[in-house]
Amino acid sequence: MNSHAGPVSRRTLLAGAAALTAVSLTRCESISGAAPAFSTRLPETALNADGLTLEAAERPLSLPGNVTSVPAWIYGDTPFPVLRARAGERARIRLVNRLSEHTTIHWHGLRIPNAMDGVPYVTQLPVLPGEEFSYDFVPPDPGLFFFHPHCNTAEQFGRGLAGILIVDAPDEPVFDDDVLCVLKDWRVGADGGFLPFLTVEGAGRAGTFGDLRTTNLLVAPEIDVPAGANIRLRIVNLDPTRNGEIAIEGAEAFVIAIDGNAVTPFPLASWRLGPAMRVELAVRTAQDGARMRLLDYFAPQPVPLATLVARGTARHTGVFAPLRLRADHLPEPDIANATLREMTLTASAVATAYPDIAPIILPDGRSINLLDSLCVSPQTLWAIDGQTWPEQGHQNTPPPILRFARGETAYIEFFNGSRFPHPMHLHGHTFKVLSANTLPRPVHWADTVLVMPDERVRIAFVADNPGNWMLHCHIIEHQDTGMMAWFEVA
Ligand SMILES: [Cu+2]
Repeated sequence: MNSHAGPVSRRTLLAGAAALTAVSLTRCESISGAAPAFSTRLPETALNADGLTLEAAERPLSLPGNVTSVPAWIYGDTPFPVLRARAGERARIRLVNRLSEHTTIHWHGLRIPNAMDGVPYVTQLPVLPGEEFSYDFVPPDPGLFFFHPHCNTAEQFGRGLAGILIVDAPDEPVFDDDVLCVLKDWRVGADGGFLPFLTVEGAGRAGTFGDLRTTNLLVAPEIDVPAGANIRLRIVNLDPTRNGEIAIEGAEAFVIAIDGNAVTPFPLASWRLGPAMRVELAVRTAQDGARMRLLDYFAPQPVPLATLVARGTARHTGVFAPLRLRADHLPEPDIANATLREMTLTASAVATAYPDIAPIILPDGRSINLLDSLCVSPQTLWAIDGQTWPEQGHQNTPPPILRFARGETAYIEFFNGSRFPHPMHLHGHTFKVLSANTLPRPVHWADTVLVMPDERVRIAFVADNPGNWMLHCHIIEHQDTGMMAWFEVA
């Protein structure tokens, strides 16, 4: 793909990196001790043109119930740094790679230039061990975003390499409190070490689930919030596998934003939150001492994710009617003059439930029995329009699945012909979810949309950001086993 984008030279990519006067998130302290116990709120750092450094390194991490510690890969001292930037203002981040393998940072949901998108070999050279790379961009949209590597993603993301990016508008509405809940499962074994992040059985089905569910690195934490207050609750599904059905018990709540994009507030019954998806709520908290539970109903029994505990004198008593955060500002797709392109999501192989496993049918017609050959290259499990992303695909890139002229309306119908949901994510653009015929949801802007089994979901956007952009399932094992493609905006 470099032939489209022009050669990417390591020299030009590294130029300027040394000039950054960085505020380091890492304190370079001894890494022999395990990370400290966590507060119920993740620490925040301002992100601006002064720049800051994210040092990707292996550090011992004590997770809840984890008597030793796991060898986490994290940015800074503890997982999930929260960076806070301003829309329209320059932000600079210096990535220093202290890992034993190459990495990059992808800024999920940000409509930034292609060269800052963090896909190795596609938008930049990989950042090799000991090297660094400076990301330098102006976030155009306010919202709730996150960032993570785009290589060996199941393992790098699974070990904790991710962070949150909140971008405030100049006139960001003020709430009585602003609470972030980052949901992430961990794959921790009985011996205290990490379990495999990718399994053939999991990758061929809904994904390999973690066995330790955390919110802000804690198990169902109790988070103090002001009583009788209007608070903003930002929920990020940072898990690479798990879908949630998010609800609140004990308080009135409205959905105010989806993937960081404002919606006309509507009452929350529950909200399906696939991997990589975010939802923001306005919540009127209860009276002093009351407990409000954040629950996941996508389970045989509701799973408590966190409890908000109201403290102090009530701040509001009137009717709770949250206002819309902001007006729409994204370019409106021209559906009437666009061509609908269907995109099918299927198993390239019929990888059904282990152990009653069916033979895998490869695209060339050969069949493989997984039981006989668990060492089969898992790259062949999933496909978009019948095409699997090939092994070493970043270096041996297939042709684009779609091409758009700059400014053209992209109008796409995803059809899920498999038994499992796929949260589909497009890089570099925010799309409008127009319709879906299984899981009801309002028309809204998003960067990731859940496509349920047998479902048809239509999206559209103006392809106005030139470059080579990835399109993939955000169940990372599906992505890593073939459910990825790219589209070109030229
Ligand atoms: Cu998928």
